[in-house]
Amino acid sequence: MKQASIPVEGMTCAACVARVERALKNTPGVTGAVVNLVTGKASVEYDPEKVSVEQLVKTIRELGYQVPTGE
Ligand code: 9UX
Repeated sequence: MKQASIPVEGMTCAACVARVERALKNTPGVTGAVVNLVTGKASVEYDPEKVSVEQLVKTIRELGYQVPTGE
């Protein structure tokens, strides 16, 4: 398993955090996800053979949050 720390912008309440965590955890290949509202970071544990960081970023963006380019 690999670990990624993905910066997420645009989360303003605890329900945002729950939305992002839920979407990440529901992504095949993701084995764990913790999102911190204060730091704006999503810590994701994933199987790199099943899912890529690019895919995780896409999932977060599709929810309506921003991930700075380059991540
Ligand atoms: Mo809270 Mo976030 O009311 O998308 S859920 S702002």
